[in-house]
Amino acid sequence: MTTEYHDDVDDNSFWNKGPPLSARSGVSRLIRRLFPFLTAAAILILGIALGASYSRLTSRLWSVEQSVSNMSQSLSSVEKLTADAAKDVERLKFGVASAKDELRSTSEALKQLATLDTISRVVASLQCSVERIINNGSRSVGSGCCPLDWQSFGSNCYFFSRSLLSWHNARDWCNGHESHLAIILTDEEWDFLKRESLGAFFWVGLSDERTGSWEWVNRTPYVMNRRHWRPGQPDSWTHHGLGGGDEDCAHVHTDGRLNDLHCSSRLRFLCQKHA
Ligand SMILES: [Ca+2]
Repeated sequence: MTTEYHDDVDDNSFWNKGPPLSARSGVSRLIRRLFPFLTAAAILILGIALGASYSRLTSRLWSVEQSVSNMSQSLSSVEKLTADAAKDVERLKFGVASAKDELRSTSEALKQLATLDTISRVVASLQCSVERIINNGSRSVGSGCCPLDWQSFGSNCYFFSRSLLSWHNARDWCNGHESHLAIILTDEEWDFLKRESLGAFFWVGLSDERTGSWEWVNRTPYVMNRRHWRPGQPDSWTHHGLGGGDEDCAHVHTDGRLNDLHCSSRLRFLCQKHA
């Protein structure tokens, strides 16, 4: 007896898992119909996108052009300002050069004035000598008649020495030249002394060595005025190493005020005599 195996399943249906042939051909036909529209839509979208990008790019380029244009204008303004500043500098240079020339002219004029002042003093001295001769040596000559190298102030003549002497030798030098160490009484005379002493030390005719009290060289008492002394002076200091005694003689300090000092110290000195 033969047993036959029978399979009633259709061979084609068993191996073919996809859709039926009729369905696939329908989809293909649909795709073929839609393809032009899809392509056109894609091109349209691409065109729109490119157009938008181009628009943005154009806008950016325009902004950059504007920026470059603004920078060019700014550079032009800076160049103009620089040129103006250079012109101002040139004008300033010219002004400084002119001012220098004027200062040189003024300096020359001052030198000539100084020369004239010296000549004037020489003439005054010569006039003084002539008047003395005319008056047979009489001292009653005109006001302001001072010897050469002496300065006239008020009704007196003053000699600011350049040499250095002790107070006593300075006193004797002044006495030998028909004068005395300066006796300063008025505020105007103090101002004159301060102005003319030019920051140097000068002996004046003030001492306390004779009586222990301050007096002028003509032995008139000195009325103490602290305003005319440096702070803390007179201090009769003794540790100066110049021998015995303390500071008995007065001199004008660099600030125009008085200080007491050992009389043997060698300083410049100021003589005074009536004109
Ligand atoms: Ca002193």
